[in-house]
Amino acid sequence: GLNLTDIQGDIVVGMTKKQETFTFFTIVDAPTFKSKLRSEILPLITNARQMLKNETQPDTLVNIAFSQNGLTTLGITDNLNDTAFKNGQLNNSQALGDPVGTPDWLPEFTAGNIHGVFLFASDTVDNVNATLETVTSALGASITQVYSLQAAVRPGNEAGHEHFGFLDGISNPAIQGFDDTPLPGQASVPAGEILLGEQNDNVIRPDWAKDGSFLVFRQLQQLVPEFNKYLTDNPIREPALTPEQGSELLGARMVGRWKSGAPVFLSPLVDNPALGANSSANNDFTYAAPNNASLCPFSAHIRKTRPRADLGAESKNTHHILRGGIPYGPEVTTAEASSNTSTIERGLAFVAYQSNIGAGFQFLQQTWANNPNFFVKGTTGFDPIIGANHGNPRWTEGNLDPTIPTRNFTIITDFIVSRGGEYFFSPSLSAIANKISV
Ligand code: N7H
Repeated sequence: GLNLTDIQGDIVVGMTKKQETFTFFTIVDAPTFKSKLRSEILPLITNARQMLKNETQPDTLVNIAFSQNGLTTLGITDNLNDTAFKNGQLNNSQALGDPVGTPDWLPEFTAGNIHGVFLFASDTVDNVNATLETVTSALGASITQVYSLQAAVRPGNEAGHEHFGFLDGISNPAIQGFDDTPLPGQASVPAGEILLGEQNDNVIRPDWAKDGSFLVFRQLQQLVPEFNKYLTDNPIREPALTPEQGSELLGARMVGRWKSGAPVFLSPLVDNPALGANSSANNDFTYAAPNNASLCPFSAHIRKTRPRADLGAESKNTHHILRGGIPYGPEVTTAEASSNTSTIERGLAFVAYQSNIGAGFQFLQQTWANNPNFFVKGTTGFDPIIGANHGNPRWTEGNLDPTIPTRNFTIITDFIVSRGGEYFFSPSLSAIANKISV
């Protein structure tokens, strides 16, 4: 099994708390930072073993991760051998499909001075803020805070749903050696797909990098009223459905799941909330038969980002990520809903872990979601949720509408706007103790 006391908890367990804040910082005094990191911060870092059970969790869960600039600032010259990490996310923005010149990126993410990020999670904002205060006063003048993003599970019945309204966090791979009883349909992946230095991580790494993971952070704004307007304007005209149901169906086919989480492959015409809520059934499908777009579009977000049997056996897919994102920003106001226009920012604080950014997040975004020819040339198009074309129109080719297989959709405005982010390395606790803080 994995050494769970040495692995940061968010990687393999996930911070399943109502409140989570991401605090990005610059290291201005490396020697002081190192000594405080070792004496005061390291004891606060929550490992995976602690995070597994409520009883062993502290009031506020704390994790830390470093950018390449941060490691360099700390005098760490070993090469982690990940090109995307080394170059940073801003250098990757064009390849990811963000608009030229990154006009929508927050200045905090373009300034080039983010050295690390703290993740704080708890049941209350007060706990999160108290721990943030403990950490920043311990580190004193050795860091400056660049930016904090406060995120939270949505209220009431929307808990667990992202801002477009869809249940999230259903399908994450099970890591071999940690979770050897995957749910039906869940991918089971060698630990080295997520953790460095474990089985199937075939890249040469420094010894101390073992059991760390690359954390991809993206602040992805979601234009919710605009998304809803698009659905209202373009319903699927299935005879058995009302126009409202036809709009719901279009949204479900764009994602590949209904708002309840029920997969369209298993429930193609209307939502099935009982199926959505059933964790032993809601992921139990492969797209295997028939291998076409009638039940689930080839362009559907979850089919683009995990093609299941489209690629043959799941073990042939070496492009898995572990997602740990959480929504940020307020609920849509009535004024925004009635004007079909976002005036307040909301979205997803996207978090993905993998041992290889090029094979994980970057591959899913660039080679699959943004590639109109994946999975079937001429009948797929962009992922209508996350597919990015530098702000230019994105099309899907004859597979979103099951009643008119030739109907093409061209989406003029992005419903997801990248506000930027960074690539980080989330080290093991022993790496913090024996390498990063010395
Ligand atoms: Fe995605 N959404 O609400 O539409 N995602 N995603 N994602 N996503 C998933 O299966 C969403 C993003 C993946 O195993 C669900 O747990 C939104 C990026 C992968 O079958 C929903 C945003 C990337 C899966 C959403 C966003 C991915 C997945 C279904 C941004 C990678 C699992 C719930 C704001 C580059 C696929 C679930 C599988 C599922 C949504 C971003 C990847 C509802 C709103 C950037 C691998």
